[in-house]
Amino acid sequence: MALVTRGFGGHRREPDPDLPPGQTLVADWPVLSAGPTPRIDTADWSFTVATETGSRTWGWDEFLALGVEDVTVDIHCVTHWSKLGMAWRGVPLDAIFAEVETQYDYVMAQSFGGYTTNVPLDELLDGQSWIAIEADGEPLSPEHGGPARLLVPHLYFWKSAKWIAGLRAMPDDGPGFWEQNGYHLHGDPWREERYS
Ligand SMILES: Nc1nc2c(c(=O)[nH]1)N[C@H]1C(S)=C(S)[C@@H](COP(=O)(O)O)O[C@H]1N2
Ligand SMILES: [Mo]
Repeated sequence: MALVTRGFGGHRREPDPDLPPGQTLVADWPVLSAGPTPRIDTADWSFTVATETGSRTWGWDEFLALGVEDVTVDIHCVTHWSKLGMAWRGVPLDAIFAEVETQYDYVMAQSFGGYTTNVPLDELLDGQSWIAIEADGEPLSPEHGGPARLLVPHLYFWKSAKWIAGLRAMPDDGPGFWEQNGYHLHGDPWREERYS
């Protein structure tokens, strides 16, 4: 991956205040997938939220009708690369949980292909996460999780589940795929919650 120097190089280099500890900027966008890339047509895509009271499923068009918004956010991978100021488009989780009631405090994000990752529900709301469908003005490529992925930029990027299929509400926290394999249960890059 190509490293980037911001601003004029060569002089005294201040630490970038937007870069969490131990992170390095990259110019390109690395692909990190634990398994094969699924190819999912939007016609075959659906999104299901399961809670203690039942479940709700949206198809592609009705899901987007919940409302998309454009956001500019930074992403930080636990393997030490970051990208700052990426343009994304997606449906905020606030729009989904305006339609779904739960008393539970955690969710497991579930992907086509079986990948899972856990996030506290209150960290997905109040403008903190999206089901993203575009990045940098282009539909998400299959390698980057298209047609839709979770985007939780304030946590390490493994929490941003690619090929998202839905969310399952949980009363208690519990590990997803990488969390069962040594990654931190929470994953805050500013506190370097990398491994457990
Ligand atoms: N479904 C799924 N989502 C996933 C992964 C994966 O293997 N499968 N990898 C995670 C990890 S470890 C990272 S760093 C990011 C990488 O996203 P990218 O390939 O778009 O850079 O996706 C996350 N989401
Ligand atoms: Mo990662």
